[in-house]
Amino acid sequence: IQDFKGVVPALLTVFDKDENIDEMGMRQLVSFLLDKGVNGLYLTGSTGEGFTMSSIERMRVVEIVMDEVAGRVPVVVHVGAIGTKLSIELAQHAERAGADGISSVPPFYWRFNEDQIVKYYEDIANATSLPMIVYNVPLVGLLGMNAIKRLAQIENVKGIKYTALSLYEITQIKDEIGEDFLVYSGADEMAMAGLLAGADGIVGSFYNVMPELFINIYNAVQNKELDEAKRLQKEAVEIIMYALSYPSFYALMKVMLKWMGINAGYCRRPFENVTPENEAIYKEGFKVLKEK
Ligand code: HMN
Repeated sequence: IQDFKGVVPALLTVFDKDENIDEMGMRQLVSFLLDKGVNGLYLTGSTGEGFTMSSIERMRVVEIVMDEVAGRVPVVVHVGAIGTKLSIELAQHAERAGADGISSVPPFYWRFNEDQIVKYYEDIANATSLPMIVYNVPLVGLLGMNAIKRLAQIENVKGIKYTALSLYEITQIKDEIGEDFLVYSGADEMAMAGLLAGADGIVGSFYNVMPELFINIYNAVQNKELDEAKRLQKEAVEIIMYALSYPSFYALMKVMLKWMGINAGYCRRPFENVTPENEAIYKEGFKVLKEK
């Protein structure tokens, strides 16, 4: 898992018009991203619409991707589900499928207390020998520093995906838990800032559609070319902000990939797909941004 660093797309899941997993589309997207030079893949998370899929379908996505990647980059599988038992089944499957790590959002919907959250991660982490990347995401309620420190004590817990906006905590985590504890910055708008705060890598949605731009940001930060990193990040933020103005931005990213010749298909309901009218509007909008 110490190789799981750099730019990692939270992989989109490709569905056809009838909401079925599109195996060819998945393979095409994976091979496009690997050709661009991404450093790893993060599967069936929020961006992968993991919670819209049955366990069997999630397992199928993992199998397709593992086969297509064929060991070229590390793969982490998000196994979060609405019950520990379900998450364990997904985690054990990920291990059998050859994944390099697992990750999970904290248990959600009901409000669990810190002890219950820690126990959830402990149970899943103990069910396989894979490293576990815990997940701090505002959508589900943030883990406090105290909870993060407790989670870091669990044997297989090796890092955290940090999607909160309080980036100073990335520095604190590195200082107080240790340099080896991996941290991934999860807000694409702040990729540069996350890396400067000490993150080992960036995991996010927009790396599906602009992998090169973020690889350049990552390299610029590594090489301490900060003016260049800032210029590239500003360019990325303009595109991200424009894309986020569309209410179903995962669907818009799939359309952006279509413009690049990749059949990334459609989203599952209740996400809305992009109508032909909106597609034309956004295509023009992105063109104007590019010419700026
Ligand atoms: C995942 O679990 O799929 C993602 O890695 C989540 C990721 O952090 C994204 N957050 C959400 O989709 C809520 C970001 O990449 C986000 O899409 C981006 O920063 C735009 O706000």
